[in-house]
Amino acid sequence: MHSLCKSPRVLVTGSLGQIGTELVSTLRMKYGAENVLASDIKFPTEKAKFDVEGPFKYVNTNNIEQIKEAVVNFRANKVIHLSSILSATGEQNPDLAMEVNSHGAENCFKVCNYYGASLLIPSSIAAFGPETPRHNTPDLCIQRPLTMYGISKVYIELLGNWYNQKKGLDFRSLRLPGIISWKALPGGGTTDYAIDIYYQALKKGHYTNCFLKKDTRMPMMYMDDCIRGIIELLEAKNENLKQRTYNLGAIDFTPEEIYESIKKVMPKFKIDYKPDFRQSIADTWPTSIDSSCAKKDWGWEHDYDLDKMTDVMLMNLKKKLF
Ligand code: AKB
Repeated sequence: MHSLCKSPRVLVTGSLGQIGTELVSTLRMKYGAENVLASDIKFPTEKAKFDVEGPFKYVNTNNIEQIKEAVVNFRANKVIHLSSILSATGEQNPDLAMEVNSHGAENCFKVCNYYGASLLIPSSIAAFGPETPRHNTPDLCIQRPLTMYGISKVYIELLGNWYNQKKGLDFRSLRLPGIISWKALPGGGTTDYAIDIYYQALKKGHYTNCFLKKDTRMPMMYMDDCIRGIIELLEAKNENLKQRTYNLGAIDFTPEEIYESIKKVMPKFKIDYKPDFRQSIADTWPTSIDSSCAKKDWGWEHDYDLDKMTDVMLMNLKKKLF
């Protein structure tokens, strides 16, 4: 199938989520709208839609027949599987997280292996746990995550290695930090405070009940860097990849530091804290991750630092909200 298709033919699952909405549009600009099939189990809405229109299909990744049908009818040679229940929602609804995250991914592995399509599934800093070295966490180290979401990500990383070694499946993955963006909202993550803080700064001038303590440091990244990183890995030459899963680091900060960054632009901005169950999730994750392997193997560099991100977030959200 690969040899018949000149342009990549990409199926994106969970495409109406925070990353999918922006990834689909960028891929469509690059490969042609007709070559990127967006799929999800919900309708595009005003809050989550694509800037570049193109084909769309209902695909529930828990139903293997629907993935097969999409891959075959679209003649997809690449699948990017984004459907996932994030860390905080996953702890509140573990059965759903197991079903969507693990079973959905298993289905994608089976279909891609059978039809010869490559498969990219993002992993996360959530794939690490309390025994992991917390600072500048290396790619290869003890993981043992404690959340259902993190456990499913480790499972996906290991399945990807197995399919690659035993079946020759072209599997690729990135351990993403918290992704900050203004176009579509995330849902149910432990890093989501770092998006909400910008909305509340503009709407109320006060961020109330920040659900993490002020000194909780986590790895983060602006969306433009994330989209570029995913596409760079997607397009990297297979022979350059020494491993199937890469840490993708960028910046790291605490709630206090993002608050100070916003205060440089909005001096009257205020914050108060009310940590909840998400604190105990954040406490098990790295404070920063080492992405020197991604840099060495395929040239990864991030672009946005905290203040540059604050400037673009506030500028774009102002236009969006008012
Ligand atoms: C979450 O907080 O669950 C996600 C992630 C770090 O993967 N943003």
